[in-house]
Amino acid sequence: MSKAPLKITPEQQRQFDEDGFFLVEDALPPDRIAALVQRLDERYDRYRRERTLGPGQAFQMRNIAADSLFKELIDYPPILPLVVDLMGYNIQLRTSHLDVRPPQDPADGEHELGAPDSFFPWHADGPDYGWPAVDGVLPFMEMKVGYYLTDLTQPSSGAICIVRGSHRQSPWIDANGTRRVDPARIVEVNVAPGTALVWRTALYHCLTPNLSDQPRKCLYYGYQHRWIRPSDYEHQAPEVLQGCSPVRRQLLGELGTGSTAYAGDDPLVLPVSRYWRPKDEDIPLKAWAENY
Ligand SMILES: O=C(O)CCC(=O)C(=O)O
Repeated sequence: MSKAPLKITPEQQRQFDEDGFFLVEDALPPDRIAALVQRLDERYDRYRRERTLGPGQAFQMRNIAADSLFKELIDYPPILPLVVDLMGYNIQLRTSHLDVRPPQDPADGEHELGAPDSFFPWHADGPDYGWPAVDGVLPFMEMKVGYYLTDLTQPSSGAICIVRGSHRQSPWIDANGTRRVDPARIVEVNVAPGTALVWRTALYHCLTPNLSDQPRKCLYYGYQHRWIRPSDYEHQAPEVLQGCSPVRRQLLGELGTGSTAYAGDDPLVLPVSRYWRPKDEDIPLKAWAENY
């Protein structure tokens, strides 16, 4: 976008471009953290019973944007301007998920971090068969905002690890004939509850084992361009869209007005996807950004 940034600082933009991430401390206040943890625990308890998860088993739930409380973070005012600065306004959610990682067996800590045989190997996010690469580098296809709800300030408490700059430079080095992730570029995201990680999902990432005595709980919201297909839904259920603002409808993958004329006004003769060629009313984030 040619317009001045809404909120992002030059330093945040530099970090995002060069390192692939930046942190926003105190993004969530304590009362909101408590409410989110309570809702997460309700979901976790329910599905732990219904899906008969073992006591130490990790739990992930996708499309949490369908939940009335988790939905509030898709256009969270302290963070949305940063997302629009980074990706523009023709965006939607690709995925949203909660992750619980209970304390783990110390044996999980004996594997090399992110090794192929570890509990959470190094990877970058992407669709099956990969993103198209240009000269070996992935174009900027999507980003995530991670919200950490529990204390991750200590090493090996289940925090995400990212490889600085690996969205544009290979994470791998040759260490005496063995391919390893460059240890000098690994950042363990040891943060206090309420911190947000704004990151490019092309970054290589893995998790440290949770050797603390507390389950680690967090939320992720992945944003992509509207002309890519989401991974969590084709269209959200009507009850999810009910009562949503135009901006939320857009971020939930719909047209801002609630119209279902996805293929334009003359779908028989001149079909034209309104994801490919949106009208202004399809993407209310445009007016929102212009009037910010
Ligand atoms: O932090 C986690 O538990 C999972 C992070 C991850 O792999 C992702 O969001 O793609």
